[in-house]
Amino acid sequence: MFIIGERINGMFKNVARAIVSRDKKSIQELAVAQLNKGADALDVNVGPASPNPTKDMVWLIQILQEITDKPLVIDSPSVAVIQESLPEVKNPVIINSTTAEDHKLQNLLPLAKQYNAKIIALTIDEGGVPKDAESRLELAVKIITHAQEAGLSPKDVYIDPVLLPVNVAQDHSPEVLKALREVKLLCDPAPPTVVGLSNVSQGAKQRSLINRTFVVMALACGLDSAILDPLDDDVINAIKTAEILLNEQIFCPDYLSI
Ligand code: THG
Repeated sequence: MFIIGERINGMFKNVARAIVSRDKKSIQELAVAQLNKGADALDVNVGPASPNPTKDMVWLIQILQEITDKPLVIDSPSVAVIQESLPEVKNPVIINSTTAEDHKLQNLLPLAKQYNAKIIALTIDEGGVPKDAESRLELAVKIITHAQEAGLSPKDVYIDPVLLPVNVAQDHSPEVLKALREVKLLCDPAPPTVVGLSNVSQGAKQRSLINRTFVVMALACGLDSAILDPLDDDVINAIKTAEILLNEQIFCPDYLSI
């Protein structure tokens, strides 16, 4: 599985403080820690409280590129922030995210093409988060169609079926699993899939247990990638074990230490 580290996010109070005070060392340490634990890419999100999200995003991109060549995942709800940050990115880049809303597709798909970026697409439209798998798939079809019209391959469009907290939206999690399975039948080549794993346990007590149980089920449904906390050893070990049991990695007795 392609692991995207979630920790460089202003949603975490210590990260928000480090951004405000331009504490380069703690951000870089958090990045290195995630990479050492197996992150293949780093999500970069200035958080909801940033007074100047473009400036903060550009600073984060610059200091992260001092310490890694791994892909950066530019996570912002704002088209302007993404557009103004992309020229700063030298590493491989993933835009996070477009939705199926017309104005987002119109603006972000051409940017992905221009900057040779991959793009994550949430199955959300003007009507919000769909209730069931079928509506998620309808939005995935809309996204893929528009992406192809913009000159992108479905291989470069990660479909995110929008994972919600189980404590408030329990009926959504089986629909997300169903959408993960069925999105693979939409086209050939199929689009890769991604979820924001820690969403599922927000507000719950057993966060790590809920996260790792969901990710194992999602892997069995063909999940390709997740934004998650690579510093949670239990989640990483559950992923490694699931990959062994799905015959996607070669078993050896010490597979957890590899
Ligand atoms: N899809 C896509 N991108 C995403 C998400 C998604 N980006 C953001 C988010 N969801 C994934 N990242 C996180 C990061 C942190 C948490 C959840 C998801 C989290 N934070 C603690 C909380 O809210 O309880 C913060 C606690 C603290 O303040 O220390 O759980 O779904 N494409």
